[in-house]
Amino acid sequence: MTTDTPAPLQHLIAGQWISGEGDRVRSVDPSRPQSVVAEGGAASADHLEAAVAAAGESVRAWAATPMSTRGGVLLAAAEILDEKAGDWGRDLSVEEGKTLAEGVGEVRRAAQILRYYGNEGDRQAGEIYASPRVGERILVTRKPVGVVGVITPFNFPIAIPAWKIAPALIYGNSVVWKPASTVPLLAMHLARALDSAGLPAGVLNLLIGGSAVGDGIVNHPDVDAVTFTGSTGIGRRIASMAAARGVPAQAEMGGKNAAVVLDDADLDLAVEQVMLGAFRSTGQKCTATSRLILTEKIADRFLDALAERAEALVVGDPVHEATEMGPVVSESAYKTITTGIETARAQGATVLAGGQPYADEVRAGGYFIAPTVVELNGAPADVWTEELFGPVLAVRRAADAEAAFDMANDSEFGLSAAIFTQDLTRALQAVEQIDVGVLHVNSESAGADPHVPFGGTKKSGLGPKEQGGAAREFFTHTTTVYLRGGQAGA
Ligand code: UN1
Repeated sequence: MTTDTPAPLQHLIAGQWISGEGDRVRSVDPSRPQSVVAEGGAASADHLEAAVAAAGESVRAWAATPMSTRGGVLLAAAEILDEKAGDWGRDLSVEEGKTLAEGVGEVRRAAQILRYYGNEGDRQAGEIYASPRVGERILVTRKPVGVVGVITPFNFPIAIPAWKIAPALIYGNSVVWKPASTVPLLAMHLARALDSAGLPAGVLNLLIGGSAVGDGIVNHPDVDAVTFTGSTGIGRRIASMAAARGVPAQAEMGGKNAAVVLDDADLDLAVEQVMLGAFRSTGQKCTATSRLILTEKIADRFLDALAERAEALVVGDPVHEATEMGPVVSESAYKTITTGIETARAQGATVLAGGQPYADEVRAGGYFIAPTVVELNGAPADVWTEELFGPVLAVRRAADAEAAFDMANDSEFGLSAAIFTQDLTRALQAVEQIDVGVLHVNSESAGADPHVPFGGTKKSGLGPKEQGGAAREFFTHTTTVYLRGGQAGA
């Protein structure tokens, strides 16, 4: 895919690829925003109706298909993703802005997720309990929820859709999916892979468009559950709309994730990992490290090394092999983040790295933001509490480990955190005291694996967690079966 010929944007409805008639949707290359990646009309209200109807009509037969057959479709799609990882990873990098290595890695990660769920038919399908009554067993079986609305963000354009759509499908649900309108090309790639892997018509429907399409899915009376990843504001709105209709919602939202570095940490390792946590994917991960807490004894040394590394980071066109960090996704992201840096300065922060716009022609023409490290004084600062979703790291110093853990908890969010120490006692205290859904001991705050729960505490998420066995909680409901033989007295 070259960026000089925009890909025609298409929706998948009832097994047919069709063009949209609604408002123009256009994804651009954030390194050079005049270059259009994909373009076409948004899904209309009629498309939405047709997609939900197709999902409703196909769900019974899909749910009745053996799980191993459903899994076979996911496994075949995983093979397609692996084959296409080079090309689609490049498209991802062009459309979203993460580096080529991350783009290719993400397509492979999506394949891994499809494979994990593709093998679900080989795993435990329910539970059996003893009964207090003679001749009886109690079975807990799982059934699909029905038609699931899936709304996904820009920052993992193929991995997050995979980790919602794969469990939805393997447990026998059908899907109506709206991806972020900044990344339609990658959405079409994933939907095409599943379609050509043999998914029956109507089981997965892809609608591209803005918030009207998303709201239409969430509010549709025939949509039985909604799963969302994205901003806190939209997540809460979606969850309340779903609650008003009485259907379950799963919302993965914000993070303000801390890395805590204690005096005894291996500083080289910690600097390396904090760099990755803060600046990989240009800081655009809900799990990115956006707060850094240092104990006094190592703070100066750590910050010198970190600032030097941040200044040296190679920022540029993400498809160039040497690039270590690309642009942020859009003009509005660029404005939010640069305004956030200015606010931090006005609120007394000292800029230790970055913080200035690029002046060279190439980077000034795209949505590039320098990796930025700001140290806060004691005053309250928005950059400590509000998610900027970009390459900005706010630093505070703590007197000791206890104070550092308290600072890590000083957030309305509780998605992930990282703690750097070689002292097992401290590490175990961190496990007890830091209130997050994902805790990394001596590794960066980002990352997720398909077989273990992913999600946050506090205001980072609503509803059951994602991935692994946790996904089953959202994408199925249980039926408790009291089972006795049919013969009196037997
Ligand atoms: C990761 O840390 O690799 O939107 C995944 C996000 C998260 C996924 C993070 N839901 O950034």
